Amino acid sequence: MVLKAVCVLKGSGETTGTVYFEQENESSPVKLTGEIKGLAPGEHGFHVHAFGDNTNGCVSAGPHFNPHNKSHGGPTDANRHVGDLGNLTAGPDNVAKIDFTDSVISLAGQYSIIGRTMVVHEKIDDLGKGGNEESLKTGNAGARLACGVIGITQ
Ligand SMILES: [Cu+2]
Ligand SMILES: [Zn+2]
Repeated sequence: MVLKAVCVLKGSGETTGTVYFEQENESSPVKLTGEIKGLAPGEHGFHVHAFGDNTNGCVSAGPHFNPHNKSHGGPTDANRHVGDLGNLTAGPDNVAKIDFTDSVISLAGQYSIIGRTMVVHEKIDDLGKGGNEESLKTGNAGARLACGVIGITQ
């Protein structure tokens, strides 16, 4: 049975978006589609954060989802947080289109991202190559512009 999830992102500013997730089965790659609006043109860090808690805005979502206790990296790195999905790129129309697959996140099983939070950031994620301590935690991606809890859909 195909697994499906959705996330509606909102924040305190004008950034909003919707992300759809689809996975053939628990061990296959997850396909992400959708778009985020209201972003400055350029790259913006995009991660799954640990908690599905937005009580104090996107800050309550906690750090990057990191069940294997690794350091921060890019989506193609062996050493990455499970939640590290790299960057989205917004065009001159302030819209970032989402269309990629990831083989580390999952919609089921022990390390499922269901019930956790997607966050889009103000700045580019340096993918752990920034040369400072923060780079290995957050990629220096800056403020959390919008976020939403990942939920099961039909
Ligand atoms: Cu993040
Ligand atoms: Zn990370």
